[in-house]
Amino acid sequence: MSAAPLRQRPAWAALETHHRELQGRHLRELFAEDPGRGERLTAEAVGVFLDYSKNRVTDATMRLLLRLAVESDLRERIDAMFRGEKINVSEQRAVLHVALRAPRGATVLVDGRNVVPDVHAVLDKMSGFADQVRAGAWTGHTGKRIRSVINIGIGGSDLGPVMAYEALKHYSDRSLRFRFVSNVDGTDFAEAVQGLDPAETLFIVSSKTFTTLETMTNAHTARDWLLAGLQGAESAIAQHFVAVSTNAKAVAGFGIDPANMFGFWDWVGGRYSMDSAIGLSTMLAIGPTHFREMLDGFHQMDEHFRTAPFDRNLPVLLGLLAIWYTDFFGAQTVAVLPYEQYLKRFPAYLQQLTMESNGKRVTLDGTPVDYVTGPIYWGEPGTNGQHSFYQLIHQGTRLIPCDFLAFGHSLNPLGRHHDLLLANVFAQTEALAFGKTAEQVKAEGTPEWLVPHRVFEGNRPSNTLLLDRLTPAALGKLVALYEHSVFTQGTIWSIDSFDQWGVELGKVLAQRIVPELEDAAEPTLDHDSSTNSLIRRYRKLKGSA
Ligand code: G6Q
Repeated sequence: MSAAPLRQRPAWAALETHHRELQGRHLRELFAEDPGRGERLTAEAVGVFLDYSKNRVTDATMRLLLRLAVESDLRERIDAMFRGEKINVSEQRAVLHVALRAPRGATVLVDGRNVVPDVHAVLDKMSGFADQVRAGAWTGHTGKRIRSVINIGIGGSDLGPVMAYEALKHYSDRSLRFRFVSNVDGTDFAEAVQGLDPAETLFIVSSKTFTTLETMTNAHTARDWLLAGLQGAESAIAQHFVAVSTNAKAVAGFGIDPANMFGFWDWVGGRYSMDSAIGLSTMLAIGPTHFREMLDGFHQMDEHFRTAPFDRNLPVLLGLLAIWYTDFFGAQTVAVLPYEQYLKRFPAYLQQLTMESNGKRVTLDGTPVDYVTGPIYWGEPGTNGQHSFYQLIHQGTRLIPCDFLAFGHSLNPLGRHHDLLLANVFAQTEALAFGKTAEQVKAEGTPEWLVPHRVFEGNRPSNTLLLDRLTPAALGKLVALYEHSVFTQGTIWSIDSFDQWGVELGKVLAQRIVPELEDAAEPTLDHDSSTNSLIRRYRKLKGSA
């Protein structure tokens, strides 16, 4: 039995009424009336502490949101995902990134077949390869050991590896250099190979389909660069190229030895694949043991999500709060603000995870939605952001719910740095929630005319996520937390969070125009007048010196 359309679920109407009552209330009042909320509106699991008390919610709000989760069949949907049902309806696929981190010996069935042994076979093969490269036993064509690793991939085959490399750099082997090429803009490739010796360079071509224009173009350019550097020795390809893909045929067609291909499966979506073989660059950087620790972190959060009651379930709570602001307060974005320099690429990673997943306008059965879906996720690490866009969050006209991420320990403890960093986290969430009244500003001796400029309205909501330190396991927990928050939101909106037809469109659109730019003869163009004239102008520019 499937859930009623969202607006017909009883909790939805109750939330609308409740929102009308609550929207005029200030967090100052909510804290004054209920001083215990700072301890009570929190949840902790698997080493992740969430303080959600500085949100514009009361216990009644949370009860209604939790009821909405139940009425949206969240429990059934979670079970369906873990059971391997084809919940990605528009592509008729199971959605089983959770199987990628299932422990050896677990059972996860896809079409009646246990896929966990396959997952571990690939992990073992990756580990063997990573150990060889890291030990210098895997050498290049001329016998030199590998010093530089370049991952070629885009979207889900790039953002996760880049983010994880940056996030876990502290644990990486500093004698290896890692670079990432994604853009079809030749500058990306040119800069990535700057100063590198082809004889010491290993390329990982990461592409689920092995047909993506950007990746295949970059892979061929890499092949040419390598062969030019190694005086055309075709036989060098085998030692300098490995592939991560689901398309063995295309990998072999490119000239990569199938023995050097690391596979994954159609039940792993690109943006959910950083813990599959797509994470090969991560494993090369941090080693198999740390990689498995990261997988264990993912798995701990998976188990928490699967089993914890909703009122203590971190991804459920985070997802419900996003629904509350998006659909009831009309908030258009969520800011993710990591106070951890190593997480500098985390917001960019989350942009794909969240927006490619929940940027949808029809429900699972194809009906257009009559409510707002996926908020825009964005962010930058603190404290840098405080000196730039936080102004708008504090004093602008928009409501921007924020997730603050912080750790109890720095991986680079230096003097007072970490206390200063954390003081800023707490100060920001406090200032956002409570603001500064005209009376307080006046009491500071501010001249009357300046007072309005210096008033902070407050009532700006935030979550604070606090973990012990940024370990590989902690990263796994954080990523899984957001994956399942996305799932929670998508379930409530009754959308397919696992397809990406908008991205597929981009993959074919340009193909038609490419010959119109490259043909020597003036092409006959039948686009709109703007596109036709831009193409003609580009052809002219191209032809001029
Ligand atoms: C992710 C998307 C998309 C995809 C890239 C790369 O969920 O499907 O970002 O990862 O388009 O695709 P390939 O891995 O097939 O090259």
